[in-house]
Amino acid sequence: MAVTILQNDTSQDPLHKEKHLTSRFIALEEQYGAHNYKPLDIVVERASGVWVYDVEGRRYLDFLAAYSAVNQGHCHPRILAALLEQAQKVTLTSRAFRNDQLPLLYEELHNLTGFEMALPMNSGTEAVESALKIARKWGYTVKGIPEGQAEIIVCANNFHGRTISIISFSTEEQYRMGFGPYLSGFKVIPFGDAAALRAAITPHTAAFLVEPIQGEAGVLIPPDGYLREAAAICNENGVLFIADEIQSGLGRTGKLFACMHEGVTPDVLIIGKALAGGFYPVSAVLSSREVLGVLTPGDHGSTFGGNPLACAVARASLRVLVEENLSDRSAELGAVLLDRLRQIRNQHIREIRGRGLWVAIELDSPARPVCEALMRQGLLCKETHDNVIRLAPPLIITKEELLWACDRVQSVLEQL
Ligand code: IF1
Repeated sequence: MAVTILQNDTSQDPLHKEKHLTSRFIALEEQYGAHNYKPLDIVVERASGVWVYDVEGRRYLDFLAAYSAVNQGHCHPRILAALLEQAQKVTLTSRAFRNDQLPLLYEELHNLTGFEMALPMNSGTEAVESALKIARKWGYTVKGIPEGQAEIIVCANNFHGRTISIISFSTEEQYRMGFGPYLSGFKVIPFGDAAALRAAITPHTAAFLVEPIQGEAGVLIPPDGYLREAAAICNENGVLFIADEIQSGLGRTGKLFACMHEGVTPDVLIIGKALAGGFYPVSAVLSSREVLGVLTPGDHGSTFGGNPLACAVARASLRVLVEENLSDRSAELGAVLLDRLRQIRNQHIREIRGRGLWVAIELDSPARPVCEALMRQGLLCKETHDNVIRLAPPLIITKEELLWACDRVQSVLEQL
């Protein structure tokens, strides 16, 4: 009988009337979707601020923030309002025509960061790809590297995306395996080792690409002074210092950009994720006129890059970051988080490290079961590699919420 009613009711998705919604959604996803992820078995239906709700109405605190894409919190009302307002006006012009949002985003990025110019893209990966192209062209046209010989230096255990050129210089076997042939022109050096950078530079080196803090590698913070020294070495040798701040930037580490902890201004800065508060993929390459000026019409582009909807959302996202002082919040609450976590005593904890509201708990045992146990306690976070739990809540989290979450982490870790 119930089945008949469901079949006749076309106004509602029948899935929402069944029991065990979670397993039904998971079964569909497994059947019809590519298996390129192994997500935790929570099916999210809605979210607001730091809270996420699953299809069965359970509530969780988000301790991942979509890998820093929702630094401003889920569905931030001011960003939502900007999205809705712009969506009713015009969403896409393509770059064949100009729009009235892109120039304002450019100006606001300049005012906020001091960089002379910006190139808008969509995903973080695309922005990294763009930066690599720009660095090569700068190498040939400004530095005078012989055509076809530009080299770019990168760090071991990097994560910059998953296109063929980017995985060509990944040191993670799984990211490369089965996807060759690879692109040449990259040199890998250890992360955090300025002497290795100096030794790797040749007259053909166009750029050094680095994450100021390595996220995927496990929130690895380089030795003090590394970024400053690396930037100085690049400067001495006419090599572009390119910082990938797609994850570390826009408040996550307690400053607007992680490079600022060492007073470093990179030659090229790549941003994404929180640039659009989780509403939309928006990324950008920021640099000087000398560097971004190498691009001439037709050299590079994207149908969606710089579209008015993206720009309106990005402008609102930046405004929220600044007006809600999210970098300072991250610094203050990050200290609380580290301090509280370091009070947890368990023999399986190898190290707890972090900067701002970006913390890793490194275990000597698998992290996945811990993340699953935390999920059952109402806390969402994700392991990286086998044994690191990565914590990165939205920066709007309150101290009370943060401490509530720490209590959950403590109770789960103490049962390990
Ligand atoms: C996934 C990791 C985090 C990034 C840096 C570029 C990109 C990323 C420094 C590409 C993306 C994401 C991708 C996401 C998981 C996540 C991740 F574990 F894979 F490395 F956050 F730590 N540079 N990082 O962190 O940006 O094209 O994705 O917008 O599922 O792959 P994108």
